[in-house]
Amino acid sequence: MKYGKVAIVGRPNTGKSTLINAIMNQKVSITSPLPQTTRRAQTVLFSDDRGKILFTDTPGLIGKVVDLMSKRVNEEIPRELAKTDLAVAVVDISRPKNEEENKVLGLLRKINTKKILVYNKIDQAVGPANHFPDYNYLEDEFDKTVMVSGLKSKNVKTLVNLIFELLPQKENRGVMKEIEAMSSEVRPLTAMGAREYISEIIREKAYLFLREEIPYTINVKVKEVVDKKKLIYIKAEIITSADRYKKMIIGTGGKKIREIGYNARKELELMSARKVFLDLTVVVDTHWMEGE
Ligand SMILES: Nc1nc2c(ncn2[C@@H]2O[C@H](COP(=O)(O)OP(=O)(O)OP(=O)(O)O)[C@@H](O)[C@H]2O)c(=O)[nH]1
Ligand SMILES: [Mg+2]
Repeated sequence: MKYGKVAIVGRPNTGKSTLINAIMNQKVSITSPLPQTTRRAQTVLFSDDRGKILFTDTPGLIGKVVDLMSKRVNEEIPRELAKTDLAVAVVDISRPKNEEENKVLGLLRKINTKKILVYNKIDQAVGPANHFPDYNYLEDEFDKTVMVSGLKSKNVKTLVNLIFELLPQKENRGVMKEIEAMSSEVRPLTAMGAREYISEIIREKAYLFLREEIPYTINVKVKEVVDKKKLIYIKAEIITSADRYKKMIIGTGGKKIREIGYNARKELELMSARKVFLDLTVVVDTHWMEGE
């Protein structure tokens, strides 16, 4: 049996969270067409008869740091890499390479664990959209490479096989402790508390229905979760940084916020197999990005 920690890294939007969901065969991390969807490193436990792996989905490494949030995000990745037994770098071969990849590689060079290069989105990388030649010269910096589609679950098993193959045969006490703690959680597949999970689902739906720049200005806070027997009552706030954003999030006659709330509720009901009442409001806090 092998036990270890694996960090998934890459620039924003390469499909890291989608890949984690495919590996786990269920949704554990939110995804969206917009870059910078994942804001915090998030660890999940994978286990089968070969061993147990703690996978960490990290936020995409940002090329140009423009605010406190992106600074925080970029600081988190080297921290996660320092703790890892194996690193998986995800590149999106349907897009040309850019300097963000170099930044990721720079960080990977500093650690001496085994490394796997994942070429993702092979389903989309056809014809002129195939930028494989942009990336393949990176191969000699990696122990193995694999082509996958996280979205279509193509070759994901091969990736997991490679990970087990390359994981060092050692029993790291810290990792064992972490695995034990996660195995005994009520929600064993996500390291986050329920409130954090709920807020992530709401944020995902907000991303889905609000395009362009608004998502970067929002945060979601779950204020109350009460089990009222017949249903679970959830009170949550979408926090945004300006009045004009608040108006856009609410939409004409409340259409947008209803759409966001409806879709979040549906998903929460599906995952909890319970009826959910979601009380969702929008508040303005000009300083939320600096807080916490
Ligand atoms: N066609 C295709 N699209 C994919 C694939 N994997 C991910 N995507 C899409 O790419 C977008 C980004 O996916 P995410 O999983 O959120 O990407 P991420 O790397 O976690 O992004 P950040 O958290 O922002 O760093 C979403 O629209 C996904 O549906 C894939 O294999 N094929
Ligand atoms: Mg992500």
